[in-house]
Amino acid sequence: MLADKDRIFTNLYGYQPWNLSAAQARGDWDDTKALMARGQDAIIEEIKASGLRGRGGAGFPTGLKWSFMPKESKDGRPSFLVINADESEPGSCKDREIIRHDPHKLIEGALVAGYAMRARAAYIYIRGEYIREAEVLEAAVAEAYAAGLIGKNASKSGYDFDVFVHRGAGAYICGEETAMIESLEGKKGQPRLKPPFPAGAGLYGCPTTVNNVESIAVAPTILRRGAAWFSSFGRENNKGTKLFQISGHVNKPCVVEEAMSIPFSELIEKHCGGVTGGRDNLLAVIPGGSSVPLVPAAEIWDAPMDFDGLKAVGSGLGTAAVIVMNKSTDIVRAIERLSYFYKHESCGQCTPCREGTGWMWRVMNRLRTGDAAIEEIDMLQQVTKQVEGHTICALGDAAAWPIQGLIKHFRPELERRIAENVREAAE
Ligand code: L3W
Ligand code: SF4
Repeated sequence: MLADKDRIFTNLYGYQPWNLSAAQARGDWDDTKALMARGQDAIIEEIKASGLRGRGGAGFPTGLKWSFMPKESKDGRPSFLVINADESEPGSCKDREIIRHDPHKLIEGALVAGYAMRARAAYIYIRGEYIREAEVLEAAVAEAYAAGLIGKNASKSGYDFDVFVHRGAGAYICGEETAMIESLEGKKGQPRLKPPFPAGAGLYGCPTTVNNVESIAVAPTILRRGAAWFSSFGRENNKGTKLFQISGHVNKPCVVEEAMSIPFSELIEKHCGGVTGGRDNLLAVIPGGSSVPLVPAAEIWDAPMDFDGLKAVGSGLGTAAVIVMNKSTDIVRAIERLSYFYKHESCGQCTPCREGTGWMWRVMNRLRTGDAAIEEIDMLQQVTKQVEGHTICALGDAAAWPIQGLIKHFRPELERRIAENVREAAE
């Protein structure tokens, strides 16, 4: 179990105030000028050496991403940092806790990361439903300006850096980085084709890096305690500490910071009081937010909770939102509900996703209510394959994978429902 002294988020549960003086007492904003004085390239190298991988779902190496930003401005164009706080992935709620209780970690992180990548400003795009969190964040940004920590000559570093908070309006797709950029520009939130990646042409056509809240908030601590300290947790290719969010059928749902690669069993037993009804009552787990496939009980129990460990069992770490389902779960109904979510949230821009998400949901709905024919299981699988990899953004894949996981692991249950004509009222 991670020792308290190794936790980055020391106020995760809000036992202390979030405000500037309390944050400073916890060590935030401690001689930030000295961190910056190490130099932009040195900061990027330290983050690279720490092994930090993006905490928003895709796990792209953070230091490498920062290194894509231009060292010199072309035609006087500024560079920008965009911080993705549009936490909308079902099951994910870690960024909310950071912003609620430790907003200064994020703001200080924005400054050092923004400085390292030579950004003029950071835009923190926060989901519209996080009303109280946005209020806290805006107040914390105001405190940081008033104290001279950001703004002109930020933290007396000689570097000018602004932080803007932008509230979203309730669309899941605005969490996709290029849709977020479109939305910030005042347009409809629809993903752009990549490449070009945002580092080449992002916000207002300028070089931009989009990072998740957690990726940015851990940066100052990594710089203070060193890359070697951070990379002493987890295993090769899966380094550091990580916020896990455990929901569903556990005795004590929680958000907890743990070492990467902690076995699933330890996470659940030590922090969540175990599966409700005991280990034998576990049915399946969606280990990384709803966009990754479910894993049956037997395969997840000993799996290391990291990028490679969950890939090895056919799933992914995603945002580390661990959704636990015990045997009281109607698994068909659960996945049908997710398929409705993706149908609802599809931006409609590309045909396989726009049509496919609706198609998949309608078949899932028939499977749930007992109105499907047996051939439709294979047809549904084929539809998921037509959607997967054929769309502009990852939402198409995210809609396909949970259904593929259901068919792979619970086909007998689907067949039983059809054979026994299990009927349920359609919603
Ligand atoms: C420059 C290259 N940059 C990649 C950058 C790219 C992006 C990052 C990852 O997210 C995941 C999905 C779900 N030159 C680059 C490059 N980049 N190659 O690296 O890129 P990519 O395309 O692998 O992923 P993505 O489309 O940004 C998709 C997960 O996100 N997911 C989770 C959503 C989470 C929330 C939430 O609540 N926090 O909404 C949804 O699908 O696991 O793997 O920055 O520019 N050659
Ligand atoms: Fe929009 Fe779906 Fe295409 Fe993504 S995959 S761009 S959400 S239609």
